[in-house]
Amino acid sequence: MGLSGNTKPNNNKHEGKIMKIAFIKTFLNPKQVYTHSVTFDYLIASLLRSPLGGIIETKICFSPGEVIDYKPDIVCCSTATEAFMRMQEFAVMIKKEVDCVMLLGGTHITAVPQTLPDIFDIAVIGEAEQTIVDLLTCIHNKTSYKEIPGLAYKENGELKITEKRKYMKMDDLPIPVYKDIKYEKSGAVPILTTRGCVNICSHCSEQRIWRPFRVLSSEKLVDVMETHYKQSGKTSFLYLDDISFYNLKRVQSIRDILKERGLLGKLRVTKGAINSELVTEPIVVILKELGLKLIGFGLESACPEILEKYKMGRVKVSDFVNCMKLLGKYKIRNGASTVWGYPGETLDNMKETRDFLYEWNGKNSFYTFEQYVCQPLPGSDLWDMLFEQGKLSYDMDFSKIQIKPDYTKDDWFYANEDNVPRETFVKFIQEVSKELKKIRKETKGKANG
Ligand code: B12
Ligand code: SF4
Repeated sequence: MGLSGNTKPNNNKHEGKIMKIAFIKTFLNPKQVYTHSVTFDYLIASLLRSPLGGIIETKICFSPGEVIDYKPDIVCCSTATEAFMRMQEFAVMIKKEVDCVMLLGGTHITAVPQTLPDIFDIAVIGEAEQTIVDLLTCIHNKTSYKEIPGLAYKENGELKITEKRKYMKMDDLPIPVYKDIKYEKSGAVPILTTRGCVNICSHCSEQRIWRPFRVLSSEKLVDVMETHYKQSGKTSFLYLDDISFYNLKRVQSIRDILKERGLLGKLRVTKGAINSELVTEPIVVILKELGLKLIGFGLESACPEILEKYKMGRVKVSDFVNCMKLLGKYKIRNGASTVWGYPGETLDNMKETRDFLYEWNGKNSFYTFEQYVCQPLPGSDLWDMLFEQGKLSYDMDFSKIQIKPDYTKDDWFYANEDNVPRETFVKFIQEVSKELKKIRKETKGKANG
């Protein structure tokens, strides 16, 4: 496939021809490989509604072999940090067999374009619905892509980053095309109702990738649900956002529009995310009406000293207590994520969080806690801090940045060795996970708290 970033196109293979585009994501956890990704649904929808719509063919692939068999002209690769090295391996395998333009996008390369490997022809930085249309139009027409905002590419070995791409209004985004959707066991349809987050946390990369916080209007959101329902008959939806329910007005308007259209109770939102400090009883009452079964929120740490480091003083342990009590009262299961090993965290700090988890897990089977290791995700303040300390680099092995590692191995990055040795840390988390499992078994079905 010819590229015209430089002045001369390589060949004319595509004139008057269909442009075949393969999409592929990489994962470290084999269980996640088939989770449906709205990333590609948005990109495909954007291409289809553009003038390129009539001349493209798309395929979502799950392995390099599938891409090779498809023989695409363009390969769209997407990855988070932990599977970035795997994505490179896949790209090498594909490029060996197929003459194609290899594109890379997603959270990792957006946060650290400095890590762009040579195997990729061009990286797309940040929100890409318009960028992909502009870029593929240039590739198709064999004109230069060098001035398109939102790109990174190499020229004579030097990294070039074009002007930042402006974000679109969420209502101007296309309704995602659910291409080759593989539903979760529950059959729920994944949808995105917001982009970004209302907060900034030191361990999170959202501030660099998706700021400012934007929302799909409630009207458009219900349109998306209704469109999908009419097409597929599916009645259950899961909101994939970092934060889905950020104030009372929002949940009221979603509820009211569903009601006006006779869809309340028929179309159900079964999963979504909140920020504990924003939860009030009137919000939870409506979440119950919407059908919520599981709400996720970031607990991170129940030790005030460490929590302050994550959430920069914005959230108190009392906010978690309030949030969990309210969710428990309305029998909505919470999936709160705990993050262990912030640089400087002591074993005593960890014990404080552990005791909180045991106490709350013991009260009610609706309180559940996920365990993660604190990792410097590129784009976060934590990444910047450890990078400046020389503990990270752009050519490091990024597959070490695992927030849910295999504890039997030591192939993951650990930032808190000085305070809690890795061995003690691992033993501690394993014990906590085991105990929480035991407590959950004992409280199964118990819903008062
Ligand atoms: C839903 C979700 C999941 C789901 C589904 C993932 C999937 N199948 O796509 C599950 C639960 C499986 C998951 C798993 C993980 N996740 Co996750 N996940 C999310 C979440 C909340 C939404 C993802 C999403 O759909 N976004 C909306 C789409 C439209 O955005 P997007 O994917 O970034 O794509 C846009 C652009 O980036 C660009 N683009 C992306 N790729 C490409 C490729 C090309 C070629 C082009 C042109 C453009 C392009 O175009 C899109 C449209 O604008 C994000 C947070 C977020 N707000 O994005 C975290 C997030 C992506 N996850 C994160 C993490 C850490 C993980 C896990 C490591 C957790 C774990 N150990 O289990 C794994 C890693 C999985 C992996 N290898 O990708 C981090 C990644 C940070 C990082 N630098 O690595 C994020 C950013 C959350 C956070 N704030 O920390 N995740
Ligand atoms: S950790 Fe959660 S609350 Fe904090 S900025 Fe990231 S998405 Fe928002």
